[in-house]
Amino acid sequence: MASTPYDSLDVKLAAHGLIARGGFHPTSEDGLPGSPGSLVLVGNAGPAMWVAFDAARHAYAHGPNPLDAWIVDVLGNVAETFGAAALFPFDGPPYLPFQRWARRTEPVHSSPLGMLIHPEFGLWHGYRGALAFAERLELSLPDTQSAPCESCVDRPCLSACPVDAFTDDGYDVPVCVDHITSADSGDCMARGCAARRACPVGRKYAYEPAQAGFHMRAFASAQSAS
Ligand code: B12
Ligand code: SF4
Ligand code: SF4
Repeated sequence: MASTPYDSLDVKLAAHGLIARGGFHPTSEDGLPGSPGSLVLVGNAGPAMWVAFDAARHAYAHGPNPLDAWIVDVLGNVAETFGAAALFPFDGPPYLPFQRWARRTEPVHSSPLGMLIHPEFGLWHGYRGALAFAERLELSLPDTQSAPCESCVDRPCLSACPVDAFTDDGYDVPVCVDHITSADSGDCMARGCAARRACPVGRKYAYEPAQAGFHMRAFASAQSAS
């Protein structure tokens, strides 16, 4: 994608199961602190990040958000190596607009679930941080690929939720949380959101139960505490 540091950045990130998910040259409208010349998004797809985190997690077992704490360390070190500043999607509120940035870096599109869908990874990917570089790196434009949801006639994601939490008005978080912390008839806590699992795109990247369950427990306990 880019000139100087980008290839070695890929290698450094891959050691932790992470991927450089493209970058762009921010303007004052992109909601970034400072005015960096380039922003590179860092994320995960499929289980690779989970494998790396799982091997290191004993060191993070006692904090409230072990995955976030691990990412802060990993990406903080990478940022230092490359002379960049690390930004994180969980710092907030107010939160940094990672999904808006992602649309500038990759062929991702809105899905009816609120998550961005990727033509290859489907719904099985996320954004873990971003690296802000002072300099203007040479970056390529994202591929243009059509939105998988446009040709998905049956939209199985919208009928898979046992409590119809995805409504015309958006995602009904309390209804979802009430259900997954009680009857949980969709087995969402152990296997991940049933609506997400119903999507046919990118199934080979689907999170294993250990990873899916970890994210769901973190989500449910954060919501129950708020
Ligand atoms: C607050 C938040 C939530 C809230 C509220 C979501 C909402 N209704 O808006 C809660 C706690 C409910 C939530 C839940 C989840 N979230 Co969330 N969340 C965020 C967070 C931290 C901030 C969003 C925000 O306010 N941005 C600020 C505005 C200004 O930025 P924006 O990009 O312009 O905003 C966009 C989003 O708000 C989005 N949006 C609107 N409605 C919904 C609904 C859902 C479910 C999601 C995921 C997004 C979404 O549309 C906006 C315009 O593009 C982001 C990280 C981030 N910094 O973006 C993750 C993020 C959006 N969440 C994410 C995910 C994966 C989830 C979960 C699926 C986690 C899980 N369990 O695995 C769950 C959904 C529960 C389920 N059924 O499984 C991912 C989405 C990845 C992707 N492929 O797009 C993000 C980007 C975090 C990440 N690490 O990648 N989330
Ligand atoms: S099931 Fe169809 S509509 Fe739903 S997210 Fe997947 S591709 Fe999009
Ligand atoms: S986690 Fe389960 S209850 Fe919540 S939105 Fe997904 S399918 Fe519905």
